[in-house]
Amino acid sequence: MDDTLLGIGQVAKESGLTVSALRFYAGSSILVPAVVDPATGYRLYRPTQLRDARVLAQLRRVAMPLRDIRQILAAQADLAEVAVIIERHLRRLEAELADAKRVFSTVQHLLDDQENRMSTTNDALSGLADRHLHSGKVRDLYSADDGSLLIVTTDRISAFDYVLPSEIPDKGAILSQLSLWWFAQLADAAPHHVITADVAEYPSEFRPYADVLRGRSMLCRRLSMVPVECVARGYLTGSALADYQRTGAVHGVALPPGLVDGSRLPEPIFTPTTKAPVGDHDAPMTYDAVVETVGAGRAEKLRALTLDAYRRGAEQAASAGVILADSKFEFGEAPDGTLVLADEVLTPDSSRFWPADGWRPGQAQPSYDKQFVRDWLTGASGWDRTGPPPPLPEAVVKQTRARYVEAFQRLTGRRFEADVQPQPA
Ligand code: PZK
Repeated sequence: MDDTLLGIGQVAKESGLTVSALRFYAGSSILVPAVVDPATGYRLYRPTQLRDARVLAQLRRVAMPLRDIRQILAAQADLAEVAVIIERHLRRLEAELADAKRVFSTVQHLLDDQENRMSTTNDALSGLADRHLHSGKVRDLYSADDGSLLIVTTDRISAFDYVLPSEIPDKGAILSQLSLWWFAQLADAAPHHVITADVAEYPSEFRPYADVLRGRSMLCRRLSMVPVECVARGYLTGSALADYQRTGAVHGVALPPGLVDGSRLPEPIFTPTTKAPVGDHDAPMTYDAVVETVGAGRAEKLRALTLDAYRRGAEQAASAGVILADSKFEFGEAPDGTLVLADEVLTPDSSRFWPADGWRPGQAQPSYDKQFVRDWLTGASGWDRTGPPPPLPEAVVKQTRARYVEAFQRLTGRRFEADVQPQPA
C-alpha cells in the first residue's frame, strides 16, 4: 500500500472537517476518496485531497454552496477561473446580506407594530386588518373589493428615522387635506390618483369606519407604481449637500462651486432615488439609471412632471412666505399608459418646508413643522439617539400641532377644521 495516502480520520483532523462530513461530501461526488484499500476496505485520500479538504472547509465557513465549491476544486489549476467564481459568490453574498437586512427590519417592524405602535388609528381600524396592505411610518394602505386603495394618514410623527411614541393630534387630517388641496392645485399639470375623500362615497366595506376615516383618508385608483422616487430640489441640503461637498455634483448633475447648506440652486434639479425596502435608505439614481429602469420616454416625462409640480408648489409656497426646499413625488401608470401623480403631494412629510424669514444659507435651516421636536429630542430630553426616543412633553406636542395647522392655513389660505368632511378644493 502507498504510504503517502491518508486515512479519513487524518484528513478530518488536519482539515477541520468531520469524518461524517467527509463521507457526506464523497456521497455528493465532491472529494471522493482516491483509493479504497483492497485489503481493509478503508477509503484513502491523496495528499492533494487534503489540500482540497482544507479549501472545502474554508469555503463552507462562508456557506458557499457545494455546486460552487465543486467548480472551484475542478478549476483549481486555473486561478483566473477561480477568481471569477469567487467574485460571483461575493455578489451573491452581498445580495443575501441585503435580503437579510430586509428580513430583520421586517421583523423589527412587526414587533414594533405590536408593542409600541398601536396608534389610535390602528386600534380603530383593526376590523380592516384583512384588507391592510402596507404601513409606512405615518400612513397605512388598505385595499377595497373593487380594486381601489384607501390611504389613511395617521397622527404618527417620525424624527431621526424613528416613529415617535407620541402622536400629534389632527396631524393625519391636516396632511391628508393638504395633499388633497395640492392634488387639486396641480390637476391641470398632472392627473392624480384620488377618486374621492368623501367617506359617503367609499366602498361599503369602509362605511363602518367612516368616523375614523373622515378627513384623514382618500380613496385612490390602483396604479402600477413607478419604481423611482421622483425628487425635485430647488435648494441644497441633506444628502444632496453631502453629495455636492464630496463630488461637486448631485445625482450626476454638476453644480457651481461655493454652494453651502441651504443655498438656492440656479435651477431646480431632478434628483431621483431608488425605492428602498423597509428600513433601508433610498439610494441616489443618475438620470441614466432612471432611463435604464423605466425607459427613455417615461424617464423624460417623469422629470418634466416632477420639475413642473415642484415649480408650481414652490411658487405658491413662496407667496405664503414658505420655502419649498425640495419635494418627493411618486407616480403610477394607468392601464392606458398615462403617468399619474400618486401617494401624497407637497406635505411636510414628503417635502422640506422652511419659514422664508428664517432662511440663512450656510447653516442647517429650521424645519417648518418638526423643529420643536428635533430641538427637544437632541437637547432637553437627554435622549442619546441609540434606542427608541422618549414620549414628547405635552408642550412640544401642542407647539408642533400648531405648526402643522399654521402650515396648512398659510399654504391653502383655508382654516383647518378638525372632524369635518373636507370639501373639494
Ligand atoms: C402604493 N404605496 C406607498 C402609500 C402606505 C404605502 N395609487 C396607487 N396604486 C398602487 N399602489 C400604490 C398607490 C398609491 N399611492 C403606494 N404603496 C403602494 C404607500 C401610503 C401608505 F402604507
